[in-house]
Amino acid sequence: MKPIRIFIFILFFVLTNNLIAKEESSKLVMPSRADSHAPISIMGDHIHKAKEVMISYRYMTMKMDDYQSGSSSSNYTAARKKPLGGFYMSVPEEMTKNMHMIGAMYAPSDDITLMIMGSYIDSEMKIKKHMNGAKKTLESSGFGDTKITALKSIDHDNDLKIHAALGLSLPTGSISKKDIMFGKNEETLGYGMQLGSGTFDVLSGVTFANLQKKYSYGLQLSSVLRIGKNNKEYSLGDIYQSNAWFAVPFNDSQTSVSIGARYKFQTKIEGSHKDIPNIMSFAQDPDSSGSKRVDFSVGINHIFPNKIRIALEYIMPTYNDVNSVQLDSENGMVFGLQYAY
Ligand SMILES: [Cu+2]
Repeated sequence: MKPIRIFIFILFFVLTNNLIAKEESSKLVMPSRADSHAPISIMGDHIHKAKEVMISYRYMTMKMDDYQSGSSSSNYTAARKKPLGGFYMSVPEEMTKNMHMIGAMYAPSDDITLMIMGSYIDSEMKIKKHMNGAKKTLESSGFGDTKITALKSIDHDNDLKIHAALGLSLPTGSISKKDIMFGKNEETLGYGMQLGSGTFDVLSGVTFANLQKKYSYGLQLSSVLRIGKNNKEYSLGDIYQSNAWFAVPFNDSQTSVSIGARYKFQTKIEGSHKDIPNIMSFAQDPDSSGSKRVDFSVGINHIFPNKIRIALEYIMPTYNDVNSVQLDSENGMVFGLQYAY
């Protein structure tokens, strides 16, 4: 099913479900409004009250297709050229990445919320050997890195909420994923097909959210900084990100729709994977990493009377400025379920 169809389906489901649930929901005291959480792709956007626990599941799917070089679209011929001259043996054609994320939040006090998140990643990349036109689909799957974060409330009155985040990403995801390419033996896959960073990463951020009666908005600034190099002698680029969103609640504030904008700057990979002696395509080339991008999104959040939250966000990459040549991002989707008690 196409993401946009899933989106329409869930919107329809939520709206019809609420006509039914409306009578009973008006008798209950609702814990919060749907837009007290940011669009679902944003992590660590809210904190909890003392002793509250939240379990969450997110599913993210994205696809990359066609070529991008700098800030303009590129082509197959350019995708074969090495930055310092010569040609790669093969060319990536498309890539899909599906990620399942399980998270838990717990607040030991009103001031501090602890958060842990693990993931399972499933990636696929289609490549073509230029010489004879042979095609191959490379696969990698397994657990990703594990992120542990503490959120500290800075200001938390009824409408304005500010909190800071500090965390650590543990290198639980493999960086030695291999698959058979066009030779007889397995070879180490490119950087985007590896499941983790291989390094301990410092996560930090600050989130502002303002809830007005008829709308809400928020801003989150965050970064991922790698500590040193991993045991394969490289480190992924650091990430600096800003997320802004605007949401409008309706349906007794139990449903909200949002628009969002994300700016993400990631620096180039430093060093190179020691198990990639010959770079066969730009997917294995550290020079083809790092970008500045802007994504826009539309989302929906909904709280059921039993405190289960459901959310969907449809993400539209709009501007992308990449180093060297890379695959270009298509529209993606994040679906989430959250349950607090
Ligand atoms: Cu939570």
